[in-house]
Amino acid sequence: MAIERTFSILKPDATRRNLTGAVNALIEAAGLRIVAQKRVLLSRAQAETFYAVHKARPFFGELVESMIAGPIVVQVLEGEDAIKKYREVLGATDPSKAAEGTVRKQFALSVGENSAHGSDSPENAAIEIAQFFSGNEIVG
Ligand code: RTP
Ligand code: MG
Repeated sequence: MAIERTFSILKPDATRRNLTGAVNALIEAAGLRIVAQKRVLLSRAQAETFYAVHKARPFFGELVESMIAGPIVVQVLEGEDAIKKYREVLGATDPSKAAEGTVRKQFALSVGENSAHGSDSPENAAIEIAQFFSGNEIVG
């Protein structure tokens, strides 16, 4: 199993409810290390670029609005099989389908306000990390 890095966002619904520490506790309990972290406010353009893959979907407008509704915390997580492992920590996109103990089961408000994002492939993890962090901001 390879040591990987994945990109994480604690979404506005999570920062609004002061859940950064609670989500970080689940991340660390899963054996993932937070090797970079900062709190930022996305511009509309940044949110549209980040979720460009969903541009044609009916929920795109709502998704962009929800991502710019307040501050987010962007993170780089490192560990064995980090990409798949973090998506397991997050649980299903729809919180009503998420397993017990997952971030989305515990904290998500809805499919749209589902508290956190995790990269879905090594290629996307590299692209997403580069959108928010320079190399010297990541300390493994
Ligand atoms: P994410 O990219 O945020 O980690 O979520 P994901 O891979 O589990 O799900 P994805 O299919 O990539 O969808 C991206 C985000 O769009 C919102 N969404 N809303 N209203 C809807 O039907 C709907 N479907 C997706 C969610 O916030 C999802 O996380
Ligand atoms: Mg996704």
